[in-house]
Amino acid sequence: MKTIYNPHHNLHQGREEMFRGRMVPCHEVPARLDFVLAELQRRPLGALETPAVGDTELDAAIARVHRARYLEFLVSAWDEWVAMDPQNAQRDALPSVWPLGNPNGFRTDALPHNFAARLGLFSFDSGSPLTAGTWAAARGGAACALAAAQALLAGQRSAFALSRPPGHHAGPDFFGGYCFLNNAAIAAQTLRDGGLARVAVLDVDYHHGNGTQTIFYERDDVLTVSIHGDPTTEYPFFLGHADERGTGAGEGFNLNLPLPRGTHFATWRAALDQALDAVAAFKADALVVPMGLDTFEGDPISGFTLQSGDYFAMGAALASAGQPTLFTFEGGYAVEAVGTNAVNLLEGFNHAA
Ligand code: OKP
Ligand code: ZN
Repeated sequence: MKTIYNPHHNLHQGREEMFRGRMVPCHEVPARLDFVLAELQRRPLGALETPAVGDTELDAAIARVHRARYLEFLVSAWDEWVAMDPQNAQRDALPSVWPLGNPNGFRTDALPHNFAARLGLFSFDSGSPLTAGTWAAARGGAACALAAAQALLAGQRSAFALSRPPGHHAGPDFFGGYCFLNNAAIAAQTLRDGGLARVAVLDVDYHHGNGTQTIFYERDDVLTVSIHGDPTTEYPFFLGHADERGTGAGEGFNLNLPLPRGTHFATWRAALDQALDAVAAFKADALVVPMGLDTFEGDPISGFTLQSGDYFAMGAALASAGQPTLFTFEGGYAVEAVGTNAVNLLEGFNHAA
């Protein structure tokens, strides 16, 4: 399995995130990716590359998933932030005001001139600092997703897009949950545009993949499945319930498998069988796996109890789908274990594939 990693990932280094009324150090740190890279050097799975994609094809692939007004905002956000106050160069940008949804009466169609207002319009939490290098890092991640999708289209059995910041919480025109561009969605859409009729996304991160669900919610050509902490108690709280099945043409093409905090691997594994049954019934031509390792028992912000050894079995089960498979790198905040757990999963996949 080829790994395509983002050489620009550490341009995104948030300082602090808002948590329960105070600022705490960011959980989503550059060392996460460095640990995965180090483990891949110890236990190679295949070639380790940086993405070789053109600027024009990359911008086009990103624009297939994200709205123009959001991308325009992201491109210029840091410069606007610093233009408001030169001191801002030393601070990350965090939103503090949001329009909520339309049912509440606030408008989201009229674009405010005020930067802080746009920062809120295009985000859903105060835990995702936007920094000087956020756009460059996120764009580099999208390049990894694009290159990995191209590898599958060229006939590879699997590919790993190793990047941060993660992507699965980012929607058509919003960031949040440490995510800015939805790498898994960009990969899935690239596979569709490359001629595959049906693409399945099976999100194994601890947190519901709300961004990916929203992007494909009205479509029947991309099946979205997510196994995650029950949103009644777990982030992102406002999406991820079992009764969300898709809408319009997309009805029946979204499957959520929420599990309570404290869930052990045996129960998680049974949910994975349900997810794989849905992927098989859909007759997917390719599988995209937003790979979060925050289901690990030692994860500081999550609530399942998976052990490092369980990830071999997870990878083997994913291989049993028998599909060309693309992995993206999502959560996993037990930083010193994230490399071991990620490579265990991918090695388990490789051995069974
Ligand atoms: C990202 B991924 C809010 C902080 C809440 C956000 C968790 C994001 C997880 N101030 N924590 O799915 O691993
Ligand atoms: Zn997560």
